[in-house]
Amino acid sequence: MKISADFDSGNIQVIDAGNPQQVLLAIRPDLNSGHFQWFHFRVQGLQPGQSHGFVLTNAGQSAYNHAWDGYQAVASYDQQNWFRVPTRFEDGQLHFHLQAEQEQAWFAYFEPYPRLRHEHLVATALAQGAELVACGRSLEGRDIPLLRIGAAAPGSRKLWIIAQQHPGEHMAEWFMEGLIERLQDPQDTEVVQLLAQAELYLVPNMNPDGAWRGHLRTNYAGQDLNRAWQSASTECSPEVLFVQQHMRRIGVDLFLDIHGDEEIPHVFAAGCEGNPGYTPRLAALEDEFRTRLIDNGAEFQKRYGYPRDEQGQANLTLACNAVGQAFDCLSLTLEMPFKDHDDNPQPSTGWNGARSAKLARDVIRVMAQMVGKLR
Ligand code: GEM
Ligand code: ZN
Repeated sequence: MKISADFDSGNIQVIDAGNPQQVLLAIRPDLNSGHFQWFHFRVQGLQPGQSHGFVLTNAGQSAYNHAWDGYQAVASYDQQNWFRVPTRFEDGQLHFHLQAEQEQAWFAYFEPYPRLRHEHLVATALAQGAELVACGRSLEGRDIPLLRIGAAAPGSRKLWIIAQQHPGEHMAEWFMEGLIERLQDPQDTEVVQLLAQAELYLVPNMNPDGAWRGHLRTNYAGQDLNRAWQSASTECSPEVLFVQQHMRRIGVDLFLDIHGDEEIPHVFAAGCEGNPGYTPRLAALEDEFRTRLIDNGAEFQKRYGYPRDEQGQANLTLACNAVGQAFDCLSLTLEMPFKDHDDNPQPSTGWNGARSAKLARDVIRVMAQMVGKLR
């Protein structure tokens, strides 16, 4: 049996592969940081018809070690169709097994969004009329395209959506793919209505180095980008610095920061209630955004989520809070689950790329409904 992870977003260490019914593995921490949770590896030499067992021996020390309860690993025979496999967390170790149907399979923490697919998404968007406003550079020199969809017109609203600051949260770029594809449908009346009043500034992947390296949380320097929004630097967080300079130049009337959450099995949004500049206007916009998503039938809910920040106690190093405070605008962190959206459980797949893309299409409808009241 051969186990490998030396590929895009790969992450595993082989401890002992001697017993195909109990292959001992460990997750590798992010470079220059102690965080780990994301895993992604390939297995060759499976025996079709046989059950093979895998053990992540260090799962109990992971960044969110309470998040393994109720979690199921994903597997695929073709890297296209991913399904959940029987998984249990026991004595600090994560056990999952596959009744093999083919000689090779891939396993991951969530359906990976491949870098090649990112490049195709960007190239297609540009070919279909998106503008490349600017191209940032990650610490390792990977492109970070800032796209604009919609004509830059005086008085139009500037809507910003960034994704995957946390590189292991691959659902974020699945969301961006769904968003960009819908925004570029010329027959879509809601999109036409939205783009008549707004232009969208999109960063499909904020952290290409971390994504490539199979990181959970940080960039090449070990920096959590979602804690860098008050101290971004060329040396540690050029990815954030790049976006901030263009936000200052262009302005922001709505901001969404797309993430995934390890623990909460629901789709939800965190707001800016703890910001010093939070107002009843912003509170009403946040609530309307959430309520409209639900009323429009999106896979979203507002019962579960992060604890609300106390007034004036927000952590302004987070993108959502920093941008909301700086631009006095509707600003939300949108969270999708690594597990499932338990309001509408899909046991065979759990939450996945397709549902992330569908949520983005629903978000476009809400933006079209609210674009005229953002200021
Ligand atoms: C989270 S955002 C945490 C927001 N918390 C509150 N109370 N608003 C992070 O960066 O830790 C986003 C994520 O990692 O998914
Ligand atoms: Zn995140």
